[in-house]
Amino acid sequence: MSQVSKWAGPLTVILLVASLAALGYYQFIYMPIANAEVEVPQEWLEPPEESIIEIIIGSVNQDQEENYVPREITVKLGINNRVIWKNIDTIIHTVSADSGAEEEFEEEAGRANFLDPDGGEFSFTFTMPGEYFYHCEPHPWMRGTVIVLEPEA
Ligand SMILES: [Cu+2]
Repeated sequence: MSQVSKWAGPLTVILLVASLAALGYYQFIYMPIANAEVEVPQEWLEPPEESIIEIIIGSVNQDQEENYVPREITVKLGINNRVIWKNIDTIIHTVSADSGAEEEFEEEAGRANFLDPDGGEFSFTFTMPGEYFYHCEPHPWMRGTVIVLEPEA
């Protein structure tokens, strides 16, 4: 018996078992988790109302108390969880997620999402309850919070 044929049998079995394990993982573990993640109610994705936060004129002034208005906002999933930031100031600002925010918000509200002066917008539809903290990258004293509640809360 040659070396090759001696190992061919066991190797085939190992390969087969490994393939089945991979398939089983994909079908029964990976796919259910992947599917569960996208199972967000339609009204959470397209809520009937919008929540507006304005970045007001003079926000660059560190002594001015107000910049993101309102500074803290509470929204409900399926009602008004689409938040729109409007920059009505005359200079550029950002809406930048503090580190540690929910991954998706942190990605979307990246450091480079500059809101143009005189009406630039950024919007994000929250789909997870929680507290979200953000700031303005060039003006770190500008800080805001979005609180996202379950619809029945
Ligand atoms: Cu700013």
